Amino acid sequence: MEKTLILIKPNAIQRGIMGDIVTRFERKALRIAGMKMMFLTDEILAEHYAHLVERPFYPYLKASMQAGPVIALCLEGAEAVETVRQMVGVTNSRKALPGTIRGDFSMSGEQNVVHASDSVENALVEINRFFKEGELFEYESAVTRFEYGGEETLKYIK
Ligand code: FUP
Repeated sequence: MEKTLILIKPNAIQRGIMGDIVTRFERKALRIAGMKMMFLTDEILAEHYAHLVERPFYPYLKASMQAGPVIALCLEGAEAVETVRQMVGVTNSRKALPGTIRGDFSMSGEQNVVHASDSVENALVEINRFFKEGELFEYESAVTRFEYGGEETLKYIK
């Protein structure tokens, strides 16, 4: 099934809302395939935000991402990348719709609580960046047949 990468940012951990964020994904019936706490080195951060390293705000972004540990989550589900991006909302949390994670939990464009992969292609690269072999888990969910219909099961799961 499709996988995507989430980072729960240091600001969310400091604010004590990581549980609320994980709960949203659990309630949505996304399966947690991997979860780990880590500090981001200069190298991994520059790689992750390669499209932004030359931007004037990068030093602020870097400082905010290294203010504490992050939690990396690998989530799995049918069309997980697009679904999770919709759940997260647009980059500037003030513009993010109510009901989205950024829209509900943040007032900031920088301290916007989570990162989520923006394409299936990038998700594969990002998952490999943050998870090593043996850190992702295949396990059967007892309730999958109540989470997806028969046709969806054939298309996305089997
Ligand atoms: P997103 O995919 O929504 O996380 O957005 P980007 O990859 O464009 O940006 C990554 C992070 O850079 C954002 F989460 C916050 C930070 N950022 C700023 O601080 N200012 C900006 O103008 C744009 C992005």
